[in-house]
Amino acid sequence: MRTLVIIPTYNERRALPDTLGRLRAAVPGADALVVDDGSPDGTGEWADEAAGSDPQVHVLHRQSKDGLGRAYIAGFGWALDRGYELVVEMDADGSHRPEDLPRLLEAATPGVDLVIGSRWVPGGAVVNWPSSRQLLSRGATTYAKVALGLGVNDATAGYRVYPAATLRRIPLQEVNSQGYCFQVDMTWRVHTGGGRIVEVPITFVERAEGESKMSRAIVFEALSRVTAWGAQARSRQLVGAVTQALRRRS
Ligand SMILES: Nc1nc2c(ncn2[C@@H]2O[C@H](COP(=O)(O)OP(=O)(O)O)[C@@H](O)[C@H]2O)c(=O)[nH]1
Ligand SMILES: [Mg+2]
Repeated sequence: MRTLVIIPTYNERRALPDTLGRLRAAVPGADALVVDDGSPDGTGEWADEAAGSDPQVHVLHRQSKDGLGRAYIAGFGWALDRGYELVVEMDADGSHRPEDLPRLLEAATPGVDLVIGSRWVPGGAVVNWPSSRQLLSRGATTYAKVALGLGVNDATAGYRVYPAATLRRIPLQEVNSQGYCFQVDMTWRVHTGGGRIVEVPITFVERAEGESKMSRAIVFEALSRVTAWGAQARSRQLVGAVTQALRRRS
C-alpha cells in the first residue's frame, strides 16, 4: 500500500532529524511529508535539505503558525492528490515512536476506517508525561465518551492511520478545529459516518527536545466544541424519537 506519513512541525529543529531517521529505518517503504508552518528555528530549511538527499521525503511549507488541524488538512489534500492509499499522522517530537508504526499499519486491514495508536487501552503506556497532562488526556477522552457516545479510549490521540477512502468521505475543507480538538473532530466524523475504528496500544514518550505547543485556548476549544457536538447529537436523537412516536400515534 502506498503510505505517506505526515509530520506537522513548528520549531522542531532539534527533534525532527531523529524522528525522521527512525521513521525511514522502521518503515522504509513509506514516504514522509513534513508540514512546516514557517518555523523560525530553521526546521523547514533542515527538512528541505533532508528532502534534497532522500526522494521519499517531502516538505510542505506554510506561511505561519496556523494550528495542527490546518497543517494536517493541507497534508491530507497533498496525499490524496498524489494517490497515497494510507495516510499516517505522527508528531515530530518523538512522542509517537516510529518503531510502533508497523503494528499500526498491520491493523489497517480492509473494512477498517481508522487506526488509532492508543495510550489508554491495555498494553498502552505513557513515559515521562507529567501527571497533569495524563489527567487532561484521560479526562478529555472520558468527556468525549460521555458527551458524544464515542466508544474510543483515546480520542485525542495523534498517532493514526487513515485509509485514503476515509479521508475522501469527509468534507475536509469543513473541518476547522485547530488544536487537539482536531483529533476528536475527525474521530467523531468517522464514527457518525458509521466507520470502524480500531485502537492499537502504543507507548507515548514525552518529548526530550523543544517545547509543547499545548495552550489553554486549545483545551477550551476542545471542551466547548465537544459539548456543542454532544448537545446537537442529543437534540437530533430527541427529535427522531418524538417524530417516531408521533408517527406511531397517527
Ligand atoms: N505545522 C504545525 N505543526 C504544529 C502546530 N502546533 C503543533 N504542531 C506540531 O504538532 C505536534 C504535536 O505538538 P506538541 O506541541 O508536541 O503537542 P503535545 O505533545 O500535546 O505537547 C508536533 O510535531 C508539533 O511540532 C502548528 O500550528 N503547525
Ligand atoms: Mg508532543
